[in-house]
Amino acid sequence: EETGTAAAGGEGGGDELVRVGFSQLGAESGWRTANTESIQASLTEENGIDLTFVDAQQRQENQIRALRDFVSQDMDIIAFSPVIETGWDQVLQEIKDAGIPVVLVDRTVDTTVEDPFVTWIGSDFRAEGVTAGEWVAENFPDANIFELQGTLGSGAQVDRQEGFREVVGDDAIVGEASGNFTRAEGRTAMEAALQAYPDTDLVFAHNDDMGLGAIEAIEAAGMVPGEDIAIVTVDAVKDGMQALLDGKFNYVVECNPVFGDQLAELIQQVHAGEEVPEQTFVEETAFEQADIDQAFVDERPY
Ligand code: GZL
Repeated sequence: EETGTAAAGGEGGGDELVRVGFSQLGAESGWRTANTESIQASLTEENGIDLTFVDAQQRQENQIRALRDFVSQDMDIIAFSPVIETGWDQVLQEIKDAGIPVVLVDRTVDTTVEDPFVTWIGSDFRAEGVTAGEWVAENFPDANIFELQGTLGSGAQVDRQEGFREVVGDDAIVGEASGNFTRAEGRTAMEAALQAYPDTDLVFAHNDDMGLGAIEAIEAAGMVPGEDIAIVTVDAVKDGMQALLDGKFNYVVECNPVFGDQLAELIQQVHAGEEVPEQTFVEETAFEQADIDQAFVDERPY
């Protein structure tokens, strides 16, 4: 747990820093690490923010505890990336009753609370799933697909799966299992899949880290990833882009974690009571092997 500190009131009675409590869901993937770095690099005193940052190790109860602590610390703004979509009604109502604005980051919530947050910034997960599905439909139209799902019930898993299957059709999916967005659990799930679904031609992994775990399982089984079994992933972190360049991934949809500066701006606008968009989608693209070279991979910011 890291906590931001700041001289109360700044130098010589200057502008007060905006006190922000941020509950990050974990440190499960390269994407999350880059996202945390971007947030901590932007939510700074120079940008007028006193950040209290708490990591939940991918456990919802830790996030709920952190959110309650932020209420008792009377934060000016509460921001968080919800590990799964549901289970937030009570704590969101407590935050609302305390009159503290919520800025939702990255993942999404499914709640009955009226107007639970002021604004959300993140990726269009459904569009990412559609983009992956369109490439598979174009390049592997008859593939037997194993879907390596992210954390079950997370907005990223639900929406990527929905977008992907809308394009490829449910019948193309021979099996599914969650690797919880981590490399280790992705490897374990893929090892089991190779036993249970030996006719698998292609893996759609909801993030690079699980795809990298799948590479390890496929190679351990004496097969060639990217050839015997194609792999399509989402994120485009450096390790994923290296796997694409090495021919072990076949297509990588980008999910951009570097939006700390946009988040800092939104927080200042919310604190100032300015109008802000309900949603801000971060810019992102997708990559095939032919699109990149080693210099491009080396220059990747995350
Ligand atoms: C997506 C983010 C996902 C990433 C994973 O915005 O929530 O969580 O795709 C991360 O790498 O674990």
